[in-house]
Amino acid sequence: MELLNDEFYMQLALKLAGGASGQTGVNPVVGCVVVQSGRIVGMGAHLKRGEGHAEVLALNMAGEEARGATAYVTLEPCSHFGVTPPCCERLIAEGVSRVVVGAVDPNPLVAGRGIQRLRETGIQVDVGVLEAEATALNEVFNKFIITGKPFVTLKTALSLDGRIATRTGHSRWITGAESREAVHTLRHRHNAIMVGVDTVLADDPELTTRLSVPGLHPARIIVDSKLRVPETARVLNDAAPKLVLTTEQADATKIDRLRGLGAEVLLCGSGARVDLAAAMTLIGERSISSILLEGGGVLNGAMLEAGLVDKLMLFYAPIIVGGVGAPSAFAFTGPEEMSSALRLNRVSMQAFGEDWCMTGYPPGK
Ligand code: AOF
Ligand code: ZN
Repeated sequence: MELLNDEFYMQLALKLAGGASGQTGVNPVVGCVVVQSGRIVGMGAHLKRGEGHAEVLALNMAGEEARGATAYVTLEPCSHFGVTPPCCERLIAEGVSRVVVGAVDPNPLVAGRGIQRLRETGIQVDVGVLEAEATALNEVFNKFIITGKPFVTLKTALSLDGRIATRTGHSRWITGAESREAVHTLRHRHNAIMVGVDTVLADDPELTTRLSVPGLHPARIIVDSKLRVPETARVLNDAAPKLVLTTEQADATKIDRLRGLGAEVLLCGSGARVDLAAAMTLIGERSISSILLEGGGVLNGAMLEAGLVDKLMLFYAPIIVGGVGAPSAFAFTGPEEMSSALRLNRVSMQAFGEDWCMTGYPPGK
């Protein structure tokens, strides 16, 4: 039985927040529950950048009953004028007597000022209830608001021997229906999806979100040093925003033709290959805070080697493909000794049908 305590209400607020994952753009997901004399009188979640913050929606619902109530908020109430006025002033004006906070807001414009302001006016503020969950929920926002660079989740389906295709290049399907449904959920939850041009050439993928209910379609990012992407590619010919990453050496007429199709072409460095680190800065400047990296192996390896991957989600199917030279999920030079292999941290496993998804974080992330 779940006990009615601070954690119970914070859990509820986290659930409200988590439901909106992927739809708040560069903003965090935030949930708020207002409790008066043992009854929930208001609930709210931030649903879209530019629209109401969680506290405001919950307080609107609570009305007069907010006076003397406790507000549970997954993220520190904001203290600044952004698109909307500061939430801490609204909490003060409504006469809330206690605020329970999950995690401090890392936004340099807030960063403890909201908590300080509430305390100044005599409101009791307790910080850190379910803090680990509250922090994990906003891993994308927490990185983006500090660095201005997108959070990159590398996702791949692979065989037990680490292959993403057979020796002939055949790749459909490695994992089962449950895993593929999970991948579409991941697409919904990321602002953009990134692939190498070889994947476009090999599969002509749609890279849309296809769930049993409608989902949000991510922007498409194609890494293409030599601009080999065909103008007829499906990813270039639908409504979603598209970015093509190339170099200053790229052919100017092809750039113009791609721009004519509505793609934004970003020149990332003057080298022979796309400068991926520079690309992340340019992508962040376009308000893309999260990227789902769907490989292939060469791009996966390059992103990982460059330290640009924040999280990995590896969907292992219970199959062995073999085949000398069959494409592997991570094609990079790699270390000489096993002790130097890249070891993931904070590893967890989740079953999807007969597949297992291993989630982990590279060193330093
Ligand atoms: C809260 N409650 O529900 C959210 C907060 O541009 P704005 O006005 O939407 O402000 C965005 C910033 O406010 C964002 O970077 C983060 O610091 C905070 N988000 N704060 O009190 C909310 N979404
Ligand atoms: Zn706010």
